[in-house]
Amino acid sequence: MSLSRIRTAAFIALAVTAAAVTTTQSAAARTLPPRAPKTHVVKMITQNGKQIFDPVKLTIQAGDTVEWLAVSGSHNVAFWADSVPEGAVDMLKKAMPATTKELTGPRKPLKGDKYVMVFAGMPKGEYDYYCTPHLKKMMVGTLVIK
Ligand SMILES: [Cu+2]
Repeated sequence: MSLSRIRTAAFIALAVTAAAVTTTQSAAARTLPPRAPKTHVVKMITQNGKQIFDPVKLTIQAGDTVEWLAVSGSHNVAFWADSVPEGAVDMLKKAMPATTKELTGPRKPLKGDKYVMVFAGMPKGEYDYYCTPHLKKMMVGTLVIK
């Protein structure tokens, strides 16, 4: 299977998984009042032969921080330049610490390691991302900035 086909398949699987969550959360999320910036945690997990981001889909507000937390296995966070909103790529480059190549964070092999990004001033919309070593095993996630 080519990488682009894997990516397509991964996001179909992701959409099915996230659909129930999205349906129940979207009505409430639309009416949220402005609030102080918040920190969210996305766990990076290897368990029973599977590699996942948990939660697989996370909705944040502009100005929030996301901590990708290594729980088990060795993972990273990488974005596709064509799977983020218009104008977001340059801002992601600035917001991503210690990149190993474009839009690619370093691996976090130790339990408790964190990859931290502040999403201040970035365009609203969906940001699809993946774990480089586990893309073929469909370790993908979506971040939504509302
Ligand atoms: Cu991984």
